[in-house]
Amino acid sequence: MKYLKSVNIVAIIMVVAMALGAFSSPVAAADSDPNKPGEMPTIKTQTVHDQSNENTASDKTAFGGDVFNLGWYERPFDQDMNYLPFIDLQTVLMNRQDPNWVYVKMSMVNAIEEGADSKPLYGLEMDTDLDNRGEFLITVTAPRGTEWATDGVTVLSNSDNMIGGVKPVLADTNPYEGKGYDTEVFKSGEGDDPNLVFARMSPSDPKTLEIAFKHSFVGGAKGKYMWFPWAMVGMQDPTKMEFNDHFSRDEAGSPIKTEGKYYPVKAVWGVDNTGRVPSGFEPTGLMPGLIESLQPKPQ
Ligand SMILES: [Ca+2]
Ligand SMILES: [Ca+2]
Ligand SMILES: [Ca+2]
Repeated sequence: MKYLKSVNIVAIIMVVAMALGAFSSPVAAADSDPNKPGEMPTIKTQTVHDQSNENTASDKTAFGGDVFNLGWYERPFDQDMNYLPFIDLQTVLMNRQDPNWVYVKMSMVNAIEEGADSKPLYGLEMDTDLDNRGEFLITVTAPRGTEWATDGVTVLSNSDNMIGGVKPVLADTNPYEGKGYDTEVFKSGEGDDPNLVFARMSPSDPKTLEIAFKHSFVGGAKGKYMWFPWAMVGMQDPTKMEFNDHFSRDEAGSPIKTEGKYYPVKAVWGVDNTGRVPSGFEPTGLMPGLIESLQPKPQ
C-alpha cells in the first residue's frame, strides 16, 4: 500500500513537471552533454516544408518546386521517372535551443529503410559567411540505427571558395568546373573534433533522420548562416556542386512534364533539396534561392 502510494506521488510529480516544461526551456545546460546529442528541444523550432510528389508520381512528373536556375531540385525519381519516396523531403526542422547542439530532423514521404539498396545520402549544405557560396556539406548514410553515431557521417568543405561558380546559387551561363566540396573535415569520428556531428534514425518515426552538430562549428549560439537540406540517390558527387553550374539544363533534365524538351530527369536525378533557409538573422538584401515563403512578394 505504501509502495502504491509513492508510485502515485511520482506520477503526479511527473505530470506537473511535464506541464511546467511547456513554459520553461526543456533542456537545461546541465542536461546537455557536449560530447553526445540527446533529444531535440521542443521550443523555437524552425520548420521548412518541401513539395512532395506522392499525388503526381503515377503520372511520372514532379508536383513542382524544381527550379533549375535557382538550384531548387524536386527530383526524387530515377531516370525512368519511377518515384523514390524515401528521398522525397517533406518537412525539415532545425532547433538551436540546446547549449551545445544544433538539431535537424528531416522527414521523407516514406520510410527511409525502403531505400536501403540505393544507398541514399541525407545532409545539409551551409553558407556560414553569408556570401551565398556554401562552406560545408554534411552527409549521412542511411538507413542507420536509432542511437546517435558518427559512423558514415561526413563533413566536406571547399578549397577554391568558388561553390556556385560565377553566379552563386544561380545557373552559370557557361559550364563552370569548380572543385565543389573536395576537402574532408570530418569522417566517421575522424577529424579535429571526433564528436562534431552525429546522426541517427528517429526512434519514433522511420521516415525521419536526425542530425546533430555542434553550435561551435557554425559561429556558436548566435551564429548566422544559411542552410538547406539534401536527399540524394542518383547524383551524389559533391565535387559537382553546384549542379546547375556543372550541368546545363539540357544535361540535367527536368522532372516536370510540361518543361517539354528538358523532361525527364537526366544527369541530375534522384535528388531533392529545398530553397535556402536563413538561421540567426533576417535576410535583408537580395539572397538568391531563398525558400519561397521568404521571397520578396510583388507589390
Ligand atoms: Ca525539393
Ligand atoms: Ca559562404
Ligand atoms: Ca552558379
